[in-house]
Amino acid sequence: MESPYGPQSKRPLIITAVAAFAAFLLFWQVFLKPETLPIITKAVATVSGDSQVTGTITFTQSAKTGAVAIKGEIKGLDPVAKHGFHIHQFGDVSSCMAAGPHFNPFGVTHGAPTDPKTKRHVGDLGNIQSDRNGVASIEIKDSLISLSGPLSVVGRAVVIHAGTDDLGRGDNEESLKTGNAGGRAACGVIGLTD
Ligand SMILES: [Cu+2]
Ligand SMILES: [Zn+2]
Repeated sequence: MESPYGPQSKRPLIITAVAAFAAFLLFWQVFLKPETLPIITKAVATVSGDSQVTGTITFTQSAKTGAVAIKGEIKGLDPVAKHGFHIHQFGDVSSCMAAGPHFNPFGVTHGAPTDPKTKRHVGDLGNIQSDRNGVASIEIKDSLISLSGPLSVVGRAVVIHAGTDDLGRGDNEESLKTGNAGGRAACGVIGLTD
């Protein structure tokens, strides 16, 4: 004999529960779901200029930490030397001088990438080291620059200098502006990539 408490009698309850859950899902989707937009996480720059210096640099931002990994290879450099490596204000590379000064949204003095943001330009990425063939392998991680928001470097220019950046320790006025890094050997606009 079939019990009044058998599986069949539970059906209306299950239907109500499923309907309530579906209604909640619809409500969440329409009213509560946070808006998610794709976040920019990757950019690239190919550099060249009035010198033999050429190369490609990629920028990859970690979704977890926000740190940007900068990787690449630059060739044609003076061998076995340190070369200033910065993000400059503008993405105008009609000439490397057109890229303007170092990217400096906080209006502070020039420094080393390891200095606090009150003592370095956001664009101060220090030096890259060339080997005896004039090739520099870049592997930098920076926690200040970004690929989105007010500290975004996208649309700005990366500049490779002929000379060495003294990181603001040069004991003269220019050191606190440019690091006395000398001429601009190559530059390129930082643009979005996949
Ligand atoms: Cu520079
Ligand atoms: Zn600087």
